[in-house]
Amino acid sequence: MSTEILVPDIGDFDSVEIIEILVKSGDLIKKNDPIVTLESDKSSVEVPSPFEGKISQLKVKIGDKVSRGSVLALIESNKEKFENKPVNKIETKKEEKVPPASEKIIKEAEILTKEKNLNGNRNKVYSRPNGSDIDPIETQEWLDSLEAVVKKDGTERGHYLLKKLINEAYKEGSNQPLTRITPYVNTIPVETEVKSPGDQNIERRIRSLIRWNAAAMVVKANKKNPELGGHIGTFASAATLYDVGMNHFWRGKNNKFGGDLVYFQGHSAPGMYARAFLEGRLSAGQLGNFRQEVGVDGLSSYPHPWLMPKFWQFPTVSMGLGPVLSIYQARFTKYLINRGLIKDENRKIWTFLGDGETDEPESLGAISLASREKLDNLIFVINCNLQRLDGPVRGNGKIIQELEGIFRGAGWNVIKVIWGSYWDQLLTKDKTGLLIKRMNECVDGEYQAFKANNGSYVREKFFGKYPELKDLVSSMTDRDIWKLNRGGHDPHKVYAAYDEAMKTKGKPTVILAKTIKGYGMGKSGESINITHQQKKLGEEDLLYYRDRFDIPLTDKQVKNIEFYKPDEKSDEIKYLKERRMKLGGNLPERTCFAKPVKKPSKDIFENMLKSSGEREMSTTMALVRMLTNLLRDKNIAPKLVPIIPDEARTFGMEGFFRKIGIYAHEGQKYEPEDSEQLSSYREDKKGQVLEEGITETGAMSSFIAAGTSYTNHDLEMIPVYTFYSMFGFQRVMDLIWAAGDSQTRGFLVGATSGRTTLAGEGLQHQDGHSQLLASTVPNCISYDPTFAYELAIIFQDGLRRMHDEQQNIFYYLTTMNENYKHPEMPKNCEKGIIKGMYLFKEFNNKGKIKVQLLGSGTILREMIAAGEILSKEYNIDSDVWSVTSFNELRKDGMKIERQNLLHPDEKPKKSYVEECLGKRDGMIIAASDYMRSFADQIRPYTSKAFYSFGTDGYGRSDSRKNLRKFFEVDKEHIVTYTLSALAKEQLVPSKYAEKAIKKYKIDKEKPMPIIL
Ligand SMILES: Cc1ncc(C[n+]2csc(CCOP(=O)(O)OP(=O)(O)O)c2C)c(N)n1
Ligand SMILES: [Mg+2]
Repeated sequence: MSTEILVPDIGDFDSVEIIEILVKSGDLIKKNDPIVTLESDKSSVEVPSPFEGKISQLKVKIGDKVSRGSVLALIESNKEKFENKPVNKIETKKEEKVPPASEKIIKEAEILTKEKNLNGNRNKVYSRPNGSDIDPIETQEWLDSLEAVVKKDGTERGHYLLKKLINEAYKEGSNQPLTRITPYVNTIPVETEVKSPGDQNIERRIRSLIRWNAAAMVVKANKKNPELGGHIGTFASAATLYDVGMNHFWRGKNNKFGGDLVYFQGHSAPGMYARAFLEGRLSAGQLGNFRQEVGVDGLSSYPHPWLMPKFWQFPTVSMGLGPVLSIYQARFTKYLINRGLIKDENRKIWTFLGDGETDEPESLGAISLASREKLDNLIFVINCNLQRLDGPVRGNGKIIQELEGIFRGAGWNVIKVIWGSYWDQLLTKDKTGLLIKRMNECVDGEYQAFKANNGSYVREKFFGKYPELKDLVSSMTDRDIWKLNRGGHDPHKVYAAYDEAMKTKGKPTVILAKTIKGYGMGKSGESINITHQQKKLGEEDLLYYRDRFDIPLTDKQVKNIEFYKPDEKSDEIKYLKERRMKLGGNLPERTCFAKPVKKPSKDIFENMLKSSGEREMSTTMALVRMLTNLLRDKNIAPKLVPIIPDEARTFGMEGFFRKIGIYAHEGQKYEPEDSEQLSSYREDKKGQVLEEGITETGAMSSFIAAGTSYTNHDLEMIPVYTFYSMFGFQRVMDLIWAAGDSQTRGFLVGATSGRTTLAGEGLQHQDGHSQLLASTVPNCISYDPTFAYELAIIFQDGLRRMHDEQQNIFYYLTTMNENYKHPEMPKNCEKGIIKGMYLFKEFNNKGKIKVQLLGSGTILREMIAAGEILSKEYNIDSDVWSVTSFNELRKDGMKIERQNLLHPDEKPKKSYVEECLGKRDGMIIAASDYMRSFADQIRPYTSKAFYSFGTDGYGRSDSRKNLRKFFEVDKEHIVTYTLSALAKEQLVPSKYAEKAIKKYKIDKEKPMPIIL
């Protein structure tokens, strides 16, 4: 039976053009195979077939305009007729009647509320506002009851009753929110702590050696050269937190398991090097060259994959980036699992950060995503040593309590590890509740001071406040009191917390571990405000440190700041290596076993190389079309990761929603409002688009996760992150820098770019400098193409370099929203497009005078128009060059210049700019929609007179024409300035320029836009 394939609801659009026909008569097609591509003036979408069958007749041709209901083709199909409804359409419920029983309850409640309000119950004061106890006996009765319930029926029951009570209090009119903060004690009760199976003596000895070597490496470097810097105090506080992970939890990558991913706190790097030294992965020579990376085999200051590509995986030292990157890494891991691209192996992502670091908005800004997406593969460990660089993190408060509230409020599992095992007994012995009271009331400034002093100080200032507490410790010596340890330094407590975090399902976990900054450093650093900067320990301090951790070095060896590594056959080394072997391999370690993505077939790009005829489109649309084509390539399609921060419709990408779906870990639980439409907002557990919402930081983090998937998941992916160009580099430059360090591969697309091209949006939207910012990132390759074919050639070359050749680079492409016609690709310009410029057009049939017009982005079109005016009206010839990348031209120029300077006796080589322009006559006039310095970059590489024009200054709203006039990059200004420049060289009379100024109504007195 022959059935018609109709155009479904295409949203707002009416009478849209068919730009591609993807089937022919006789083709056998499956349901959802694309039939045609439609293109409106801002987006293109494929129309899928609603049935399976054989196309018997096509009813349309390219260029036809269609609307909803137009017949596209006839199909021989036995299948049910397509109803334009989603398969899993949720039946809309008929309005239900309220059952009589419910109605009764509602009525009663209404009466009760009225009565309450009449009686004035709401104003009744139940307790003193300062929270003090108005009836301690009654309080005690409640507490006793609770204790009895817990004893008899357990904590769950106790908790249930409390919840009931709180709900009841709400009903009675209380509006006090339920607190999300628990008392200042460990979350895991002693009775349920899982014990570490490790040999504590050996582990302590190993830890001590790591501590020593980590500190020695910093001191040694600074003795050699005090400029080098480094940190001792941070790792000293975190050693146990890392050690327990390394010995018992973190699994390495091998051929059977993908490996856990650990984001190490940046400035604790010496500790990781020190362990790798004991493991035999780094040599004493390398440790001796800590922070010396020029010309020697040294070690990076911080985790930098770019500098130590076989060691570090994640750049974390710019604070806040580690946390946000790891959240999106955990999310991307689930994305790959849900899309069926990797196995679910229960891999975990561990993130270490400082308590001071949580002040960075990036650290906490994405935590709700982690709980919303149920990222139980994510574990944060916050090293709460109560100090940051200058002083305490929350001297007058308690950072652990503050963070507990924030994380629990965001839906995380929170595990506080505050007190070490030595406190357990005291807590059990204290029947008065005063110990917890005292723990709760002390602020971090006091806790810091306790550890900067000694046992007798703690007895006096902490326990001394209440006689009962003083009694509690009366049998303890000052030394015993000093031994009362913090949770983060107790391997048992840390083990128990990690164990619980590993078992937690359905939510991410944060471990808040209390530690001491500069632990073990004694007077030279322990818990004192200057600890963070401490990098030069004197002889006495070093001897103290050695004794404190029982390092078997002689005084002389200590004075020489020698590293210590026990014999390979020693228990320590054997234990350490065995643990890592059991856990599957080394950490950190950066490897890649990904198969390269196969090249897309050439014809995928072919239609982009042709003229668009009379049809106008923007380069943003051309990009979307190209991506749509790439989604038809079976090798590339599953690898593409389109990332959008809530702007798909602006860029005309909404066609992707239906076609490849929006990733949603729980699928779509609702019928979208626009389910009838072709571009319906379709969420799917297997969805491919990362629709991030309004977070460029999050989107950039996803870009990095996807672009480094080749090393972290051994799977090459191709992220294409499209954003408003102004909200890219300017907004998230630090993350882009981290992308470079991480060796991310992918495409950043600054869409709707240009200072005068995004006409109406004004000052904060109009970007005239992102290309310059891109030029500052060494492995970022950037282009500002004008025509669809340029974009296609650049994109294709990007895929080749990043995937065929495995180059660790990423791309920044600016695309525009200005619609115009695109010509066919001129012959033999591919190489030029990639190198940064090629000859687009010559106006050379007229006069003797010639100029070289260089244009980039949409301003190339102004240049072409200017060339035409110069030729027609003034008999001035010109060569018009399309400059696809001033940035790439500059790189080449620098390289050649340096080469020539280093080889003064050789024939100088020519820069590419010179190769292009050297033999051509005339001065250079260059312009773009960016600041003048963008084009100025190539000025040193030519000896010709050079004039550049650009959009320096703040953007503002107006039409494109008016803006280009304002910034003086329109064809009229180009013509005028060219005439004036030629007059200066006495090539034309100056009256030409004067006349042009009048003709084009150019206001000579108008100040430069840069000062407006
Ligand atoms: C974005 C950023 N700003 C500032 C710094 C400089 N800095 C390095 S460590 C540090 C203090 C860190 O304190 P905290 O996070 O508590 O870590 P701790 O060393 O105490 O473990 C600062 C300000 C940085 N690395 N990154
Ligand atoms: Mg700190």
